[in-house]
Amino acid sequence: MRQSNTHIPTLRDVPADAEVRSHQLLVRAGYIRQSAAGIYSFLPLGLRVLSRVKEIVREEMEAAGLSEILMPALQLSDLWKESGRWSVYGPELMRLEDRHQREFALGATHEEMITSLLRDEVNSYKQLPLGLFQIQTKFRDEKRPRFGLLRGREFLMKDAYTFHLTNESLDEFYQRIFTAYENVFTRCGMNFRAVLADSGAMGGTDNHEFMALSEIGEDTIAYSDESNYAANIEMAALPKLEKPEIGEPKELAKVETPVQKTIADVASFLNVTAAQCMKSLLVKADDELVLVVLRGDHELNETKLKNVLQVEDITLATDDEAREALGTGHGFIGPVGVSSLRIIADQAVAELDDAVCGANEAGYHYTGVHAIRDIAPFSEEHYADIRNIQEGDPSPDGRGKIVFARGIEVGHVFKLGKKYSEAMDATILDQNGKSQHIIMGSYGIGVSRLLAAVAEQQADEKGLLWPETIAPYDVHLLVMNPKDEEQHSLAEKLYQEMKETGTSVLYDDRKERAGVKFADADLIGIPTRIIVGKQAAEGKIEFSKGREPKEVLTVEEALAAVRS
Ligand code: 9G3
Repeated sequence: MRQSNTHIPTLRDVPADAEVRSHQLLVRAGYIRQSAAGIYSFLPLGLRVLSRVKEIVREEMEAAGLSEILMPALQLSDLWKESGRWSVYGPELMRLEDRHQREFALGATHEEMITSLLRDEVNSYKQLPLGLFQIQTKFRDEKRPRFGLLRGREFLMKDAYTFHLTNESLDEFYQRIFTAYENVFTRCGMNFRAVLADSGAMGGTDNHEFMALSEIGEDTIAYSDESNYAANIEMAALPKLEKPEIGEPKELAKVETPVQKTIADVASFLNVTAAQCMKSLLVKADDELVLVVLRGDHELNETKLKNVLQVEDITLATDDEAREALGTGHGFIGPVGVSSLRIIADQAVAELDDAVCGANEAGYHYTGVHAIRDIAPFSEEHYADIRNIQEGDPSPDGRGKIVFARGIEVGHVFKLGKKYSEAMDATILDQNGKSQHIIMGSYGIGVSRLLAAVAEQQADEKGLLWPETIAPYDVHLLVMNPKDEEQHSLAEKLYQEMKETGTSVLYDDRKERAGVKFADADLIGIPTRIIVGKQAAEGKIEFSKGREPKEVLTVEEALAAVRS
């Protein structure tokens, strides 16, 4: 492609609203343009990279035994009402009406759609297992779209769905797709980890997220420094406390702690550590007030608490609700002597035998608190794993210590079970002629997000830098002075020869100064570069890969290097 004929509007200036490097560079290098918050156009270079990522995803999905389909983005609300999710999702699910006032959703995902597509025509176990996938535009009205393609409101997703008679069949297919995902991210040159994840509202059993390691990632990964244990912090469990180590009880005393509210204030005032304090949080779990107690140096893990309490929503109670329920505001609440509310404590609290906690009276705390004596006997009903794992904690698999990293979720694979087939009555006859609900799996890759995640990992201050496998072109050919006959004819000859050998070439034939061409080439980030300049007369060109220094090669050497 000649750069004088295509559309690559590079920018010198950094776009004001672009906070992260990949977003800045994808805009500056003329790959994408924003049309509205979280909504982008792909310009020629952006689309070529996207197409190469799609091709890798398609190859690996087909190699794993799935067939490609394409489902509509417009989904009848009836489907979402059957599954019950029409009312579960709020403004994030984009909805519209057609000319007959029929309600539709703009597809955020396609579990309902695929289940309704198959339930009438898949009715025998002989048709299973079956795996279908699509690469299709999804719509999710994110509250805070940001970081360019990393969190958009209209984005490209590969979503796949598998259908099974048995859980063994699901496990086998899940493993095949898991491997296909590892191949996709490896081929795209991504530094990633597969981590244990929480299935959230999706139900089902174990599932994994694929995380691109990145400091700007929104997710925190907890991984072991010795084994291959890795989990989303939402999911990372602590070893279960079987038998709390408890010392002799001390005398419970109420002490005045004027205006000490935070754990740090109270700890320093009473000259104890945060680990000797109890952090009490009054929360609304769905609509029930629950008193949650953690050790002062631990953080609440809301996902774990939701799973323990079996609720959908957890919000912190207001100060007024705390005053109403416990007689004082948040800074002085505590579990001692509370019988009107359900109390759930993190299991580490059970080992506190000489602790400090709020006295449910403004300006006062208790010291000498003994959890088992003063809160509740040690039982699963009162003590559970509800805290975030922390760096340095023992790895749940017993090997090594936990280290944190930040990641960008680029893939998620779920064992869904029968959640959708039961809700939408998708059944098959098994080998005994008995009707069974179909067992399902669902598997997603954020294709446009993947492009941005690779850019985020590989780019440097000079510009983007694509792995060969997904670069928009195989070679970036620059001619320094198109008006110089020697340079022009050599560049044209190279361009034609490379095209004839099936090498895709972006040819910067513009009548621009060398500096402009180099700056643009650095922004665009095609890894292999050939520069036709002053040495053209001697049949020599400059050749470079990535950010490595250029080397002078003969034309034949350069063509050989490109072919390799
Ligand atoms: C919605 C909206 C947002 C959503 C969903 C539904 C996330 C939703 C989870 C999934 C599960 C899997 C198939 C591919 C792999 C992931 N955000 N999820 O279901 F209506 Cl607005 O998408 N779907």
